[in-house]
Amino acid sequence: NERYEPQAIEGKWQARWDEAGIFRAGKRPGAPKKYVLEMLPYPSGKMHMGHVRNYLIGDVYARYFLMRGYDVLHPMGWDAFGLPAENAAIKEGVHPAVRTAENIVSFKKEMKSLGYSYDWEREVNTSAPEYYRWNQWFFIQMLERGLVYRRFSKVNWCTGCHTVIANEQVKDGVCERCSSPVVDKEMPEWAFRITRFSQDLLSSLDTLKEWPDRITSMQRNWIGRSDGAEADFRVQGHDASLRVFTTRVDTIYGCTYVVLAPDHKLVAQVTTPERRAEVAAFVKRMAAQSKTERMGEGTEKEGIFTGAHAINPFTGQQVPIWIANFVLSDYGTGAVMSVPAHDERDFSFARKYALPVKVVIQPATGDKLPAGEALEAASTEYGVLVDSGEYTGKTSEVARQEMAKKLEQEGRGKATVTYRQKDWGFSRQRYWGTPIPIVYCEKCDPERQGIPVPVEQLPVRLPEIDVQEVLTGKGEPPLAKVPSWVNTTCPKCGGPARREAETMDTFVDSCWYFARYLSPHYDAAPFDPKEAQRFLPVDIYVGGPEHAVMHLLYFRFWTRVMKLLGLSPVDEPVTRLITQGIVNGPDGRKMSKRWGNVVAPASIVQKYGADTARAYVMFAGPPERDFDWSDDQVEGVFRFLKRVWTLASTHHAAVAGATHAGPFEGKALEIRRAAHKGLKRVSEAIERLSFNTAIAGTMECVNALYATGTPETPAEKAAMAEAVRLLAAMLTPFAPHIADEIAEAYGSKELTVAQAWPDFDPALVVDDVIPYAVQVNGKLRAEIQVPANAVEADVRAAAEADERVQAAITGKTVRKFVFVPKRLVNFVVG
Ligand code: ANZ
Ligand code: ZN
Repeated sequence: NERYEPQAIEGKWQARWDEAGIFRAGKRPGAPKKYVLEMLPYPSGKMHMGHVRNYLIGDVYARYFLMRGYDVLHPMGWDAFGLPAENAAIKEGVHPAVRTAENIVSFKKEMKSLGYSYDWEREVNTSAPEYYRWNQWFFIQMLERGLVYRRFSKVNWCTGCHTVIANEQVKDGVCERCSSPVVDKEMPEWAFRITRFSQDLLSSLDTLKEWPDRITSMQRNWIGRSDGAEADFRVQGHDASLRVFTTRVDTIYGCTYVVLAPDHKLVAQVTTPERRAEVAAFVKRMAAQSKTERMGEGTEKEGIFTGAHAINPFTGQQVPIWIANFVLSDYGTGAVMSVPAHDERDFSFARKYALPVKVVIQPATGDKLPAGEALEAASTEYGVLVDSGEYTGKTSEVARQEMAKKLEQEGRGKATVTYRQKDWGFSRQRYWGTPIPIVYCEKCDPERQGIPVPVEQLPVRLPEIDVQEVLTGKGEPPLAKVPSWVNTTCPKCGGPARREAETMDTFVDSCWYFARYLSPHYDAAPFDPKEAQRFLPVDIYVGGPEHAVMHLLYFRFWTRVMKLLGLSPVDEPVTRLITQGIVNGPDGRKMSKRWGNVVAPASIVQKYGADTARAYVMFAGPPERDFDWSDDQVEGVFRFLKRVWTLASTHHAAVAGATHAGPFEGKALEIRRAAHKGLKRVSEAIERLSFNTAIAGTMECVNALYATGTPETPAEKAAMAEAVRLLAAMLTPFAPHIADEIAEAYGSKELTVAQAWPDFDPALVVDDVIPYAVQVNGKLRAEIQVPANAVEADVRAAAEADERVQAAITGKTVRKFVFVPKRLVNFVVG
């Protein structure tokens, strides 16, 4: 065919790939494995360019590794539970299951139109009972091991979504999704004891050498290990002491006041009678504020004196006890020793309330600090202690350790390791999620701890519901409004019991889906441990950097649980993480409905074909970088593919079947060199993830082949046929449809992706080659091309490899080998 019409060929090849089952994993048992994974999508109705790019990064890899001979696992599935479907149901009255199923159909169709190399036999849908059954199973295993527990806690309650939301979803006191105010609420909730693994999750970050530093350092901060100390300050005139938590015990001689959280249990007891009314009013005002309000960036630090004093365990001096808004009751001990000279927050607080400032650390370098009252800002660095009794002259590092030891010896404190990371509260007042497999029985469980549903009874399925009646978006959790479901029998006594009506956070679903793909129909366990031995860990994981802490930390946690349960051998889920950049519109703003700059993938596929869409998106920039959409560049890539097509079709009749045994000289050699150099460049670029330069390399190669002109001699024709075949191979990861079409026209019996990735010929890619005359006994037998940097042994080997030379020397003894650099060689035989 003369014209490049992608629409006429793409569907055909997609069907052929499917029929051949070419992307099915596990078909090369002897080969090394590669597990290539992209974060599974929430099935919204349509794909956006961010999706297209995300999946392409994985796809290019998967196809390349297939050609490199690996047993490639490249699966896809649906993160199908979640708020959007439930909110849509509340608004439109359509059951979330119905909407989700429709969305999956259209999303999948779009994915197929882009020619992704998925093993669809392994498709996973997290909202299917066969899947969430295992969430429930994990829950029960974890409950038995103390990794799940029920607690009462202050939660962020979104007044718009009527549900608990995570801290990360609260932005400036309002819900990230719906912008309604978020308030504090005391509620029972279920939590995973992720903090049991805090240290391991932290230490192990050092082993993740192929994760972006940005992600590992965000996780490090999130886990937030701090090495500190606790110290007891006796309360003057009371038989009580208050314990402070500090990360800078070396500054304790500079403590000029202490501060309690407003809801600290000692506040009422120590406050003096004359301060009582004012303090009570302050406490009440603080209690009415949410944590986010109290701690917000712009919130002014404020506090109040209790009238009481405490005694510094090192100096024996009295310091006033205050309470203030910035001290949290659930962090550390809820009490702080304040050192205004060396802590910024304490400094501004001390200035505001005219509290004393005392310098006790002199920085190791720079100017000496003035006396406390003249200090202009806190000096927070480590240094050498001054005015610190027996510790004066010691460094902060040494003093910290010695002071903590002393506190411990005297029974007045200790060294501590604490983590900012909290346990993961995962119960949600939602319908469209995994039911928590717990029942409450008044008789067997008066404390309402919860009785697990016996594993044999799993899954606890979501009930059918009347959408209008149950999904109102108001009041109790939706499942509590389904009496036929919520009322059940107690697994212990058989008496009446109620089911837990809350469902699991959807982050649970994405914690282990990568393992479910290993054996998606397995029903003896969440997945087959044998397959885990074979395919875990994931070799390459591609997804958005917005998941830096939640998903990417939760699934590392779950990996530890899976190992603990003997299901999986690996310590970490993913070897190499790729966080892809953003696709912006032509205006440089992130593509979104809001800016009206969205380019629909389907429109590009329709107009130019999937290959152009694919090659363009990969050409536009390196995977981790943002790029701005450019219609001109899309056109450019389309023209490039047309040039490839034209090159292949123009020469087709003359060269497709051409063969030639060599030698290749002159133009024939030029053609071969253009092709092999392109191949080298593309191979190396793919290896280092530089897909844009890989495509640029292909483009250059095509230009070079055009520049050689029409092939005429048998050698030239054979060289061109080889070049076109190599081109098809190079294009396979990026533009697989056109690649297969061309390869087939040039005689290939196999799908390109099933073929081995070709090796370039090193001799053909050296920039300068020098012709050598090869003589045997002084008689010219051949001319060979040798890389300019070749040494004598290389030239001799090349000469000996030449057929005509071989014919002249075989069976004879080489008496002497004459080497004239850059000119000729002579075999003296006898
Ligand atoms: C005295 C001190 C001196 C402190 C100094 C710092 C610098 P991270 O590193 O985040 O763990 N703190 C302790 N408990 C607190 C609470 N419940 N609410 C608010 N602040 C609290 O922070 C630990 C430091 O935060 C502790 O060390 C304490 O102030 C404060 F030059 O103690 B520091
Ligand atoms: Zn019971």
